[in-house]
Amino acid sequence: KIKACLFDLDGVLVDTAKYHYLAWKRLANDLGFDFTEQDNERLKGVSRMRSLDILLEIGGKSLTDAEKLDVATKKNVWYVDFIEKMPKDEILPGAKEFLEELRQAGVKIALGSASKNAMRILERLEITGYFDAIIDGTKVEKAKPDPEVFLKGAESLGLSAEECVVFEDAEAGVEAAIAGGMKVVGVGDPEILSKADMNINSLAEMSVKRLEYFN
Ligand code: G16
Ligand code: MG
Repeated sequence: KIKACLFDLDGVLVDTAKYHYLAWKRLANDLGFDFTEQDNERLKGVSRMRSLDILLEIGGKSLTDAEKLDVATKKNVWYVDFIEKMPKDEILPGAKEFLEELRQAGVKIALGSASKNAMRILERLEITGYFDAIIDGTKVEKAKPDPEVFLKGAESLGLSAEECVVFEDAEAGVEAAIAGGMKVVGVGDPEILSKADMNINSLAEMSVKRLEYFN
């Protein structure tokens, strides 16, 4: 029986991908090359340092480890700047309503995000209070598709994997949920997320009733 929903952040609850994109693009331009929205697709759900490696590969640049740390920090300062100014109505359609419905129904809620800025974003959207557990990039060692982030979420809630449903927009995230032995709802392109147990376009299509599908 499903007792908890575990949510990815970027792409599921909020569209921060565009801000990551603008910050990475600024960095690429600083380094002397262009970075397109299509290139940015490769960075979704991927950790900050791995994202930088992909960006440098696209630009054909190589940096020392110290330089990498330096530019990743710069990118994050720009990104945080966008986040601080993000209007709170940028929460994705249906997200707040579904969180509210889950809480009313007594279904536990956890966050499973790769982002080190997750707390800041939840605060900005004023939804921190919905979460019974928050596992983010500051609490995990292994990136998705490793299931660590979701297993830690289930553990924090005192539940087993079979009692959890994961909501993910990235292929690596869907794989992480499956590797953790959890059911998974793919939010977004059903072709990219074909391994998910259920596919939806946005959380506006989701309800506590629909969770019964997994029981
Ligand atoms: C998010 C984004 C990724 C980003 C990663 C790390 O993950 O999808 O593009 O690179 O977090 O973010 P930060 O630089 O803020 O630590 P998720 O898991 O919420 O989709
Ligand atoms: Mg995501």
